[in-house]
Amino acid sequence: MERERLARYLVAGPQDYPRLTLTEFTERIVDLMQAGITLYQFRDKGYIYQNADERLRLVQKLVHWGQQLNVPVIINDDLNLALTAQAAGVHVGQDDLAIEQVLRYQSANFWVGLSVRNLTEMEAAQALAVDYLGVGPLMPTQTKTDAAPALGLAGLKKLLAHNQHATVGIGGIKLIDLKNLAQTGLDGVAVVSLLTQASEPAMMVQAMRKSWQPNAK
Ligand code: TZP
Ligand code: MG
Repeated sequence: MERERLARYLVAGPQDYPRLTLTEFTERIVDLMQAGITLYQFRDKGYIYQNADERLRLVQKLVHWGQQLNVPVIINDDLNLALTAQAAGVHVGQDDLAIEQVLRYQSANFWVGLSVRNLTEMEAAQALAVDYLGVGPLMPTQTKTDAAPALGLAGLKKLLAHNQHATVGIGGIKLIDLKNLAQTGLDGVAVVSLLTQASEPAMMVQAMRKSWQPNAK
């Protein structure tokens, strides 16, 4: 995967839009794809589907729109769902499926992302042929209930000094943080609430694009 893909990474599932139907949820994600996110992760936590088929059909729709709009769709945790829906890849955490297992399915058309939360995990990840690492949480977050302690900017820089992979920062990221984060060596930012709770989501995507200037002085 090209590192530029990670620039504006939306992570979201139906639970992030508790007042919307699945149809309305899909429309929101498609709007954000049109607005200029570069990658989308379907992260599904706790939503009650009528049956497994409803969930698969939802993901197939999102994958379809992602193909139309050039926004690859990555599935959080669920390798089978990612393969069945012909998604662009899968993202796993340290406590999910064993990464070595997941990497067996990796290809140029099926990317594998892994979360790292600390220096030990960052160092171990250097031996793995993952496509990218999600590093965080960078800041305290309300979105993930079982999140590890926040790294802060200094902690992030320490971890990146030990890294060769493409990386995306995640956790509590606000628009105002992007200017500094763009100077750390991260390839992009992954956000939930910044986009799912924005009053003008499409404008927020544009603001993210303008704020992300990697080599600016
Ligand atoms: N992994 C680490 S922090 C986090 C995830 C999924 C949640 C990020 O959400 P937000 O709203 O951008 O803080
Ligand atoms: Mg996970």
